[in-house]
Amino acid sequence: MASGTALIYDEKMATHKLLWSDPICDIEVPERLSSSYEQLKSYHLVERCVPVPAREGSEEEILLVHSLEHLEVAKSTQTMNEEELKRVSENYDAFFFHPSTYHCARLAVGATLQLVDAVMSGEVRNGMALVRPPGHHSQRNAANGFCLFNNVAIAAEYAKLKYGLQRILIVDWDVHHGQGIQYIFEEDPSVLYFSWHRYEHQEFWPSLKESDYDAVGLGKGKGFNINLPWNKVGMGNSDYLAAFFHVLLPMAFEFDPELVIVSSGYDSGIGDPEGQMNATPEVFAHLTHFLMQLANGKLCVILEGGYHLKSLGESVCMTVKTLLGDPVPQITGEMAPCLSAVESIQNVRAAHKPYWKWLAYEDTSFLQNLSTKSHLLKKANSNTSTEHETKITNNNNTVKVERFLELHMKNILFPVPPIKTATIGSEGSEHFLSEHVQLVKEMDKTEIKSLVSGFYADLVEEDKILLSLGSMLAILDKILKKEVCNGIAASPTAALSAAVALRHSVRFGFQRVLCVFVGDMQITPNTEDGKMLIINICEKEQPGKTSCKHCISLNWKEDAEGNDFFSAVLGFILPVAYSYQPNLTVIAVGPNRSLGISGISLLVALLQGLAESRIVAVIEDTEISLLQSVAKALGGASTPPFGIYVPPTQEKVKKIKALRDQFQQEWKMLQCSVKDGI
Ligand code: X5A
Ligand code: ZN
Repeated sequence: MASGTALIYDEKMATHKLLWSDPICDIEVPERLSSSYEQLKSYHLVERCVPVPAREGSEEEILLVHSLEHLEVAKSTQTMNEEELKRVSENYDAFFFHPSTYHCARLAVGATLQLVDAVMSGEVRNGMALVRPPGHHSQRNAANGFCLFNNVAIAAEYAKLKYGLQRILIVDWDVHHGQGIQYIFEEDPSVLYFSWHRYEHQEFWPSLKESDYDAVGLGKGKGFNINLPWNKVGMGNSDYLAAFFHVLLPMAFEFDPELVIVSSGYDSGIGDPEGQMNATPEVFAHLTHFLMQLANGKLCVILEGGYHLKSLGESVCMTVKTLLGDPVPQITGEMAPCLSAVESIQNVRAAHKPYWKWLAYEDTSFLQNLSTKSHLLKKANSNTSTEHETKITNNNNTVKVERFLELHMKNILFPVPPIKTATIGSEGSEHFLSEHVQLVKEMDKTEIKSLVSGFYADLVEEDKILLSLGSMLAILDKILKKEVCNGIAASPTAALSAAVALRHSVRFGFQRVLCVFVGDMQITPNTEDGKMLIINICEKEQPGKTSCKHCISLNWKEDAEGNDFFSAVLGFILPVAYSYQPNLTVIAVGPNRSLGISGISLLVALLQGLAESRIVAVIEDTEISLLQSVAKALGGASTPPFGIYVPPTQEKVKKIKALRDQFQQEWKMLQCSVKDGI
C-alpha cells in the first residue's frame, strides 16, 4: 500500500509575469506560488511531504492535447520583445506572455506529469503540484484565462496512454468553468469531468452557454461531463458540501475511477476577488478527504486559480494537511445550502438522470424550466438583498478578509497530533495493530464500576462485560483528552458499550455526540436533550420504534452481490451527520449487522470528516477481518476496496428519498430539491 504525499514546487514558475498594465490579468501574480509555498513551510508541511522535482513537459506530451500550431506560437514568444509579446497576447481572451512563459508552462505540464508518475508508480499515495501558469481554460489551439497549456487535461491523456487507465475523474473546484477541459473530453467516456463555477445565468466570465447544467457531454461521452453552475455569489461551505453529497460523490462512486485529478483553484474560497464566494479554507480539507476515498487513494491535486494570497495559502495548506492524513478540521456555522444552490443541484441531477443508475428512479419530472423561472424571479427582485448578503458582506475587502482568516485559522488549527489509533491488546489484535496504534492500559474494575455508577449497573455484573467496558472507557478517555484521535474496542455488548460511551462523553462536556449503530440495538439511550444523535442501521423495522429527530432508524440490508450502500451514506447518513456537527462520533457494530465489511469501512472512512476526526469504534463481531478493516480505515492507511457497484433497488431509493423528505427541515444538508420541503 503506497504511502506519503508528494509536493512539487519549482520557483522558476514564478518568473512568468505581466509586463504591462492590464486590469484583467494583473491578479495572476508570481507571489501566488511563492507565498503558498511559504505558508506550507510555516505550517511545517513541506518537511512532511516527499519532494518530487518538476521537469519540462516534452513537446510530444503537449501535443497529446494541443495543436502543433499552438505549440509553435507559444515557443516563438521566448525571444520576443515586450511590444511583440503584448501583440501576441492580444490574440487571446485574458492571457499574457512573458519571455519565460513558454518555459514556465512546460514546467507546469512536466510538474503535473511528475505527480501522476509518482502516484501511479506507487512511490507516493497522493500529492500536490504548485504550478503556474494554470491550465484548465486553455484549449487545443488557444491560450485563455491565464492558461497556456492544459496541465490537467494533458495529465489525463498521459495517464491513459502510459498506464492504460480506463476511468479518470477530474474534479474542477476552481470558481471558473474549465471549458478547456470540457472541450477536450466532451466525447470521451473514459474521463468524467466535474466542474462547479460562478455562472450567474451566463453573466460571469467566460459567459458560455455550454457551461450550464445541460451540457452533459456529446456522443459516447454523454453523461461524463457534469456542470454545476452557481447562479449567485456568496456560496459557502454548506453549498459546496451539498454539491459533493448530492451530485459529485454519488456519480464518482458509481464511476469508480482509477485515478482522481483535481483542477484545484482556490478562487472558490472566501475573499477571492474573482469568485466572490464565502467558503472557508477548511472546506477544502473536507473536499480532499472525500476524494481520498476514491481510486484507492490515488489523488493528484494541481493548482489552478486563487487570487487572494492569504485565502489561497490557507486553503493550499488545508489541502496538503489532509493529503498527509491529518485530522479533518470541523466546519462550523449553519449547515444549510441556500435555495439557489439547491436549485442548481436539482437541475444537474435531473440533467444526468438518464446516464446514472443511482438516480434512475428519482422523480424529476416537475423540473421543466425551473432555472429560467428563477432567473426571472431574480431579475424582478434584483433590488432586494439576496440571502447571502447577511453572511459576510463586502468580501472583496481584502484586508478585512485577512483579519477574519487570521482569527478563524487560529480557531480551527486545533492542537491534535497526527492520527493515532488507540486499542487494547486482546486476542488477535496483533493482526490489525500497526505502528500508529497505541496500546492502552486497561482500567481496574473499581474505576470502571464508579464510572458506570448505578446507570446500567445491573447489566455489568459479568466480569467479561465489565472488562470490555473498561477497555472502551480507557480508549475514550484518550480521545477526550486529545492524546489520540480515534480508537477501536472489541465488546461482547456493543449496544451497552455505545450507551456508556455516549453518556460518558456527554458528561465530559460534549454537546453533540453522533452514534451510528449497525445491527440490532437492544438498548436505546434517551436522546431527548439533543446531545446525542443516533442513526441505527438495521435489517428489520423494529416494531413500536418510530424515528425522531435525534433517533433515526434506517432499515437497510446491503445487497449480497455488491455494494449498494453508497446511496444511503451519501444520500442520507452524511448529510444528517454534517448538519448535526458532532464533537465526537461513535460507530458501533452489534449483532445481526446488515452491512458487509466494505460498507462498514466506508462509513468509518467517511465519518472521519466529522468531529475533527474523533471517532471511537465499538465492535461486537469477533470476525478478525472486520476488526482489521475498521482499524485500517481509522488509521487512514488505506481506502477500503468497495467491490462492484450495485445500483440500489427502486425500493431502497424510495426509502432514502422518504427519509430525506421526512428530515430535511431538521437536517438541512439533506436538501437537494426545491419541490418539497423548502
Ligand atoms: C485559472 C483562472 C481565471 C481567468 C479570469 C479571466 N483563470 N477574467 O482562475
Ligand atoms: Zn479560476
